[in-house]
Amino acid sequence: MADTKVKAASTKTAAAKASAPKLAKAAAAPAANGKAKSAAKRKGADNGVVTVAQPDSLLPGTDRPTANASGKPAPAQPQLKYSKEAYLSWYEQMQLMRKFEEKAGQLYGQQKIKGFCHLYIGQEACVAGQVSALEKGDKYITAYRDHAHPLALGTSPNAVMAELYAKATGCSKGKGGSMHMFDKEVGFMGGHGIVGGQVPMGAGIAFAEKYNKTGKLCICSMGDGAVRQGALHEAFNMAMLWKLPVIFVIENNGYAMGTSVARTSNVTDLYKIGLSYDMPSEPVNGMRVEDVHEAVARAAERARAGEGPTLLEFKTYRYKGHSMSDPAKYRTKEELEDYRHRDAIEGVRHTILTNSFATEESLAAIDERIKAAVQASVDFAENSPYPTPNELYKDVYVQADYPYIHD
Ligand SMILES: Cc1ncc(C[n+]2csc(CCOP(=O)(O)OP(=O)(O)O)c2C)c(N)n1
Ligand SMILES: [Mg+2]
Repeated sequence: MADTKVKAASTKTAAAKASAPKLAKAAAAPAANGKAKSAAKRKGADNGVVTVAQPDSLLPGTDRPTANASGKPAPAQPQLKYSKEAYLSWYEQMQLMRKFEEKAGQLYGQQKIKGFCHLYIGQEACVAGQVSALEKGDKYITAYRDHAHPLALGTSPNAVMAELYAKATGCSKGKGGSMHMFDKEVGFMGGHGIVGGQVPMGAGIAFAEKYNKTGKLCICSMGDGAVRQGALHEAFNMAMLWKLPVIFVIENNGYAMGTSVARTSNVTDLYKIGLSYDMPSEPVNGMRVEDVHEAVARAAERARAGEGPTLLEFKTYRYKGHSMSDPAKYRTKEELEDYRHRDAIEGVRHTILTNSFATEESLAAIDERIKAAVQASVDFAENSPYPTPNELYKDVYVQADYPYIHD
């Protein structure tokens, strides 16, 4: 699918532009806490494998200050590791993902969007923290819950919305739909519907980066449901054997469709799967964008130094059902509420306000700007044409000079 990007869809969002540079660490914040925590995590690890004594301490949101009884925010954390710009960028990124998807959910209800539609609402910190830790030119591949990735990477909301509408101006020319977003220009290699199918592909992309000596890496995300696929184990073995520059990410939101991890896996701390390959592996609080950013930055450093893959298990949660047709009766309201109280966007908002990085009014102005961009994407999609029938035979995979096989 070379050059799938269409001109009308190439305008980058302000949020994406703002996130592109690496996030500056606050100079006067040596992060004593962070260091102590990671030292404790690594205790007993002599082959790069992280063993964690108390995985419960990594449950989402356990260390986020919350509002006190009077409803006022708790005092700010004494030391912050990241800058004002970093927090504002994360806020804008995650709000764009959420507002965009809330709109997509409404449009699906109105049958403007058809087919499948899996929303990422609740998991935003996982993508925002990844993208802020990586470099331009790095690659991303994921499963079918894939609207947030291109938005964070800089694909225009217009192109993502038009793809949901199956319009020719979509980022996959209207031929992919919700599950098959694709935007090579920003390094987004899809959007894949076969559970676990992207795992060997992610290793393959990393192989290409290594072979071509680009210095870039591939981040390969999957759901908890993908972990029990056989192909994952073959890919893990080869990635370790060849020290491929790949970061495998399990976004463990607790469920594969309606089936909880505990019903299908005897090991529920899924990062431990990496240990049997001696792959550096660790759990991460996926509801805290700072934790995601830090873990990915560490893994990226290792990958770029030629030390090979890492497995990160982001402990996260999806607020909506598996897809738009799932009433989510397999979980309790209390469970959902519990996670909503640890909401990643609220957490970042809290940090911004308690540290006077912005006022309520300026955050409201950001929200308004995002709302307008989302509405503009709907107008764009509504007014775009459907693909013409001759598009059926274009972009079908063929490569005469396959580069890795030589006589
Ligand atoms: C090989 C394969 N088997 C079954 C399915 C049907 N299916 C679609 S989504 C899904 C659940 C996957 O859950 P998970 O990996 O946890 O991702 P999440 O939806 O939670 O993001 C299943 C079983 C599929 N798409 N591919
Ligand atoms: Mg899942």
